[in-house]
Amino acid sequence: RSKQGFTVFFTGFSGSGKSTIANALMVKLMEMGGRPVTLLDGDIVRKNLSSELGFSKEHRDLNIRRIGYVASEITKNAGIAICAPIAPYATTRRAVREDVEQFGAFVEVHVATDIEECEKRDRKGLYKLAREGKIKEFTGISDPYDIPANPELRVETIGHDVDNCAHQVILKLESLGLI
Ligand code: GGZ
Repeated sequence: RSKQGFTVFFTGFSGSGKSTIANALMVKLMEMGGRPVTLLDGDIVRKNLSSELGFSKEHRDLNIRRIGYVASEITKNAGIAICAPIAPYATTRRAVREDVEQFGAFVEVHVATDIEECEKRDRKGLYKLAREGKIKEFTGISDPYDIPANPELRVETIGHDVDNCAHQVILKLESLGLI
């Protein structure tokens, strides 16, 4: 039982399942009632907050810092923020953690679907375009991704359905005393 705000910060490759799990988590948390839940999904943020940004390190960092700022404000006001960007750089994730932890808990969830699996699924056809060089600086193909060393939770998606993955996050939040 706690009224503290918190942020659940998903990180992982494009097509790893971040958005799908984040959405399922949002539904579960909303059903529990209590605190407002705000989803800051990668593509929604890029459309509404970061439409002028591309995918250079500088622009990705700016994008993530903006997400972190909004998440920290939500956390400060005792809400629940769910973020789901790629967030490829460990130093930037660390900075966001520090922003949020001034006000509440930061729960980093690595959606650990490996690049081979993401490319095999290729739900949006982006990996094919990245291989063809039609998308530059594509995370995992032609741009780096720092694997989180110490996330609060690592979720494997192979062999687990979305509901199970979201439930793993719920259990973690319970064990941390946040819900
Ligand atoms: C990675 C890219 C790129 C490049 C476009 N690299 O599957 P998607 O489409 O919906 O998720 C990806 C999304 C990544 O945006 P983020 O804001 O999450 O990235 S970051 O955290 O690094 O700022 C993908 C699409 O944008 N996309 N070009 N070059 N993903």
